[in-house]
This record gives sequence, C-alpha cells and structure tokens, in this order.
Amino acid sequence: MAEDTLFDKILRKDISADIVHEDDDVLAFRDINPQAPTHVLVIPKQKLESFADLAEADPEAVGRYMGAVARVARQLGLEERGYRIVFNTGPEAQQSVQYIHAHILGGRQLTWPPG
Ligand code: DGP
Repeated sequence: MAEDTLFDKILRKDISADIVHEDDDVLAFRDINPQAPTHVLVIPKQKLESFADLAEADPEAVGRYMGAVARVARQLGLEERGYRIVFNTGPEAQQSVQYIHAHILGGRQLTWPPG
C-alpha cells in the first residue's frame, strides 16, 4: 500500500500549508523551502506516487492536472516573465516525497543546466 506522505496529510488538512489554489482536481501550496521568490507545489487529488505513474494514468485526468498547473502559474503572475516546472522523479532526481508534485518556480532568472 502507498505510504501516507506529508502531502497526503496536507491534502487532508491534517498539516497546515499556505494554499494558493484548490479545486476538484488539484491542490497548490507554497513550498516550505522555497528555491525561488515564487515556489509552489501542485498535486492532483487523485494520488499518484511519481511522474512515472503518468505513463499509465487516465489521459483526461493527466490533461486536467497539466492544465491546472498552467493556470496556477498564470494566477501567480508568472506567465509574462516565464517560469519553470520541475517533477523530480526517483532517487537520482532526489524526489523526497512519494506523492507526485509539480514544482512551479519563478520570480527570478533561472539558470541552466539545473544541478
Ligand atoms: P521533491 O524533492 O521534489 O520531492 O520536493 C519536495 C518538496 O516538498 C521540497 O521542495 C520541500 C517541500 N516540503 C517538504 N515538506 C513540506 C511541508 O511540510 N510543507 C510544505 N509546504 N512543503 C514541504
């Protein structure tokens, strides 16, 4: 059975978070350890453990998730200057919470390649 992660607890409101958006499909909240002036995490309410699980997911649900990520970035005012979406996936990418989450990073000049 999937582990009960921090993000399951945030979704259930057992742990508080600075929520910036919630709808039927997703919850978006500020990262506790921001790596940019704006750093928000977006999780689907229908749990998947990692980006890799999207390979088998319902394409309609995947589309709703991706659309929601773009709308949250727009709502945060990042569209004009630009932003980065990151899905850390698995050990070498240092995924630390086993609940899929899109990082939205923006508000500063981002560098490439990432570390
Ligand atoms: P990742 O390394 O991709 O698994 O990112 C997990 C992120 O989750 C990391 O940037 C820090 C953030 N985080 C960890 N614990 C909490 C928490 O309790 N609340 C919030 N808001 N963010 C958290």
